[in-house]
Amino acid sequence: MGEDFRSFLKDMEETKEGGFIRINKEVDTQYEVSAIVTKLEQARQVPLLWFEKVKGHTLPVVVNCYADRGRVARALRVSKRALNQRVDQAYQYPIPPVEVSRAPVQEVVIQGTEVDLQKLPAMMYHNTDGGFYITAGIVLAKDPDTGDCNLSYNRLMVKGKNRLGIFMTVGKHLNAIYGKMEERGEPLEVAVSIGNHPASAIGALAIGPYHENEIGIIGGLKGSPLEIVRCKTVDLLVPAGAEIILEGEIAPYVREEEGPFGEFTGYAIRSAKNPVMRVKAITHRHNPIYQDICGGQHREHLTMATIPMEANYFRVIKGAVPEVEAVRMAAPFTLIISMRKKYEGQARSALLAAFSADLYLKHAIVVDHDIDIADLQRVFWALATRVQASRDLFIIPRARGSSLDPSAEPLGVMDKMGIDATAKPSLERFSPLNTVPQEVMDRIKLEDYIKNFPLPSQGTRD
Ligand SMILES: Cc1cc2nc3c(=O)[nH]c(=O)nc-3n(C[C@H](O)[C@H](O)[C@H](O)COP(=O)(O)O)c2cc1C
Ligand SMILES: [Mn+2]
Repeated sequence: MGEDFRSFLKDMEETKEGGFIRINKEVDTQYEVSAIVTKLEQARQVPLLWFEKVKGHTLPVVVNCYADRGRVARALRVSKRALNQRVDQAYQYPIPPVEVSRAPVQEVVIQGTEVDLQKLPAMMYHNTDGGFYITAGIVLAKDPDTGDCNLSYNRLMVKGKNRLGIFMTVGKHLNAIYGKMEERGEPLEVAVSIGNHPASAIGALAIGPYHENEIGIIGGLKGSPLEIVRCKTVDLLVPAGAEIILEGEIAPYVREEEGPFGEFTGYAIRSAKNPVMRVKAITHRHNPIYQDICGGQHREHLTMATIPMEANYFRVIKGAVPEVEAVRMAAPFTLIISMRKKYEGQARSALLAAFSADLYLKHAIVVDHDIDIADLQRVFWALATRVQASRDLFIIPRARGSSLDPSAEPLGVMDKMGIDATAKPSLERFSPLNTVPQEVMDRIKLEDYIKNFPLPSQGTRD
């Protein structure tokens, strides 16, 4: 077996990249895991957590696998700095999967009336959550016209022994595939892969045109083909090295209450009528490890989602404006772009390209290359000193966005805003910056002027 979830966990336990902690004290799936993740984040820690004892369950739970960029980078065998480039390469050079006939994930096969989702340690994270959720499942589904397989993460609400409520954003690919099957009046077969190597997670979240091949991007990230195996009860091929696979189908035209659910925006999404997956089989490895991604506004969701998003924005914007230098998701639905502007109007071209790259984008800001976009104070300084709103801001009214934005209309209709915060007409012809001559800066040594230098450190804010 090539690189899979277990070899990743072993590697992390050995290297402790970003932190790795085994917890023996029993935890409850209701609120306790999310309390521990939340408290650690308050202390600015995102270690991989392995809960050995989970109340009422036999499976151990791991969380925070993709919460740290260094951890994801190590799993992909690149440095943290080279991570974006690696993802970009995988988008450019996907490697097709290979089918295998025997797979660890099918060591145990449970079918029919034996299926019991309640044996999985699904979680309840917040006081507002309407039920127990499976969050670390990659949903695989086939386009009925092309036969291509699409991958995405979708929250799944446990609704009894063999039923799951599923949320599919309107405008994203899984929803489009389900729509095609509804038009035919037929159920959509799906499989859910739980316990995945970071290459699978980042590849599954690849964003791009409808035909973008997520499974090939996983291979590109790994540097070798992903091994896939045929499901037992549905016509789909799934990662052979996953921990657990749920096989089933989503009936057309059936809608039931799903939610509320505390989302990554930090808000609880109200319950709504959403489709339902009926689970026909569960296959798993011997002694499966259950993976969870803590629901709500936590590092793991933000880290794993922004890595492929930023790589996609970068490649799409670069196609339109080669002068783009860097991009960064600064907040939900918010992108900052830096560029080396050569010609007037280019910042707007970059913004237009960004809005075409992903429907989730709501606010985008372009700054000059002298601004470090990781430093939001500098970005705000550019907004304060290089922008005139009537000239530099545009609004695209009532476009499609994410329905998870609580200020949007229910199905995600929203205004989009682009801000050109570059100096006009150019940085060179803009007001000069006030700087002390470099020669003097080099010559002056503070210890020659101030006794007891360096001074004891002081707070940076007044
Ligand atoms: C942890 C996690 C959970 C997610 N849950 C959902 C979800 O419930 N529904 C949804 O539409 N997208 C969800 N997403 C986002 C999609 O997985 C993502 O936009 C994906 O690229 C969509 O792929 P597609 O366009 O191929 O369908 C989630 C992302 C992450 C990282
Ligand atoms: Mn897709």
